[in-house]
Amino acid sequence: MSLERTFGMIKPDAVAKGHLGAILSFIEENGFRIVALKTKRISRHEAEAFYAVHKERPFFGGLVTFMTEGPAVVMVLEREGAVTKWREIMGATNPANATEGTIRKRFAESIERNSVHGSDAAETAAQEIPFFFSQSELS
Ligand code: FUP
Repeated sequence: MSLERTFGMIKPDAVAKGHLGAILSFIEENGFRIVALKTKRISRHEAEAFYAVHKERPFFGGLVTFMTEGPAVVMVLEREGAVTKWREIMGATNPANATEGTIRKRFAESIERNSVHGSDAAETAAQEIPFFFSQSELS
């Protein structure tokens, strides 16, 4: 396996509840280098574009409202097999199905308010990283 980068987000529920520090520590304990990180107040327009793949789904409106309710933290994470590893430590989309010890099991309130996001493939990461970061922010 070679070094890879993925896009991650700590969603407004987890930031508001004060879980940012614990989640960032857990990311570093799992061998990731945090290449870039910033707090981001996501606009309605950005949330709709970011989740455009889900725009026909019944939960889309609620998802956009949730993503804009408070600051999120967006980041670029690097390690070997970063895409798969970050999805693994995030846990299943629905925290009720998430493995013990994963971020969503520990912190997520529900499938809608599930604390973190991660790219689901290298191709998705290649779109999501430049959605939030310019080249000059990526060292
Ligand atoms: P994930 O890749 O694990 O973030 O999951 P999805 O791409 O399937 O879903 C993206 C987001 O849509 C989830 F994080 C939360 C929201 N969602 C709901 O609110 N309800 C659902 O039934 C499914 C997803």
